[in-house]
Amino acid sequence: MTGITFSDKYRRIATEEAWAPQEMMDMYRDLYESGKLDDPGFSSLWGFYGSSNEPRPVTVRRKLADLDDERLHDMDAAGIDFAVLALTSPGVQVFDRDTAIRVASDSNDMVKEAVDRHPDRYAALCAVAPQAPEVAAQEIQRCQALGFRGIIINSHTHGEYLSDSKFWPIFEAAEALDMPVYLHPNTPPKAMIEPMLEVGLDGAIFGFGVETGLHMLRIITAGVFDHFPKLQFIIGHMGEALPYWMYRLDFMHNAQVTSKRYEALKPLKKKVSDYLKENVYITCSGMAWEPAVRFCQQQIGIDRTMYAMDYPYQYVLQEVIDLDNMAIPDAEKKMFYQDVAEKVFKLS
Ligand code: 1DF
Ligand code: MN
Repeated sequence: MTGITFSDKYRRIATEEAWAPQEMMDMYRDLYESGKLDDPGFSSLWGFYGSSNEPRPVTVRRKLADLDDERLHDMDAAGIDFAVLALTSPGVQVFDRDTAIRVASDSNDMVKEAVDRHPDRYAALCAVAPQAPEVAAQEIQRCQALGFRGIIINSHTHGEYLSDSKFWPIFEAAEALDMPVYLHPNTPPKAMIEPMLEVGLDGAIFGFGVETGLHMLRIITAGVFDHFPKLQFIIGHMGEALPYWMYRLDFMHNAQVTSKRYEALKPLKKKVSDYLKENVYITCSGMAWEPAVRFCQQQIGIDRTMYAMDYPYQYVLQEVIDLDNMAIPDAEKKMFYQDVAEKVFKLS
């Protein structure tokens, strides 16, 4: 214990908390070492986290695989009352279709057991294999019945994006079952990564945000929310910079659509920013920074901005202290830490 006493004016719910079965990390290491996968982003990420003996990856591997004593102890020490667990990036999306289906279902069963062991501390998002959209839709249904509170998708799948309508059975199931989709980062796909990788900027420092922001934007501009108006997404890292882009996105989307510049850029029922405000929730994972939190609260909504720690990748106790000390009313802090998460994940 650190001995820090955290206020109990609200329940702190952390909403982007990663875990991984040891077997899946072993598969990542085998896949990397086989040299068969032509995915420089995966090699960069799991070539490092999977086998480096530096203190950070050693600690991350151990904490990812633990769903009991160490994790609960870390949560207690940081004042975190409750964690929404999600399979770490890239989840099953790096595997072939059949392996992805099997590991998704096995990992969901495994995390469900952890939730059952600690129902007052955990809820979970279900992993799916976008490689098989119809099977993914069935898995969403199975997991919803088991008490899962949403779906984790670790951005692109072998360079393909959910803006492609072949993936939309996933959205149909998510909307029908009222399961929010957490669109979590992945390293950029091969077609995008090189100028970042050569200077070491492909990971969580920058590449994650660029790739996932692009993915969210592709989903919006493809008209997904005109097809599925009740569908809700969650994106981390303070909205992967999209809130800051809203003015320009609205102006330029309109300008390009009106002048018919691109066949692929079609008219939408609403402005790009409207979808961010009506179909997207934002978490502060990795961005425990008051000005950014308050910008999102103001521009996206106080009822759409929530807390995430990004355990174990960013386990920093001082961040909780800093967010506790934000110069906003207690009622708004409670929304940030507790109420928004309780609503979107149906936790209360
Ligand atoms: C890192 C960061 C890795 C995040 C993650 O999953 C992750 C990292 C592999 O620091 O390399 O989820 N993150 O969300 O910021
Ligand atoms: Mn994360």
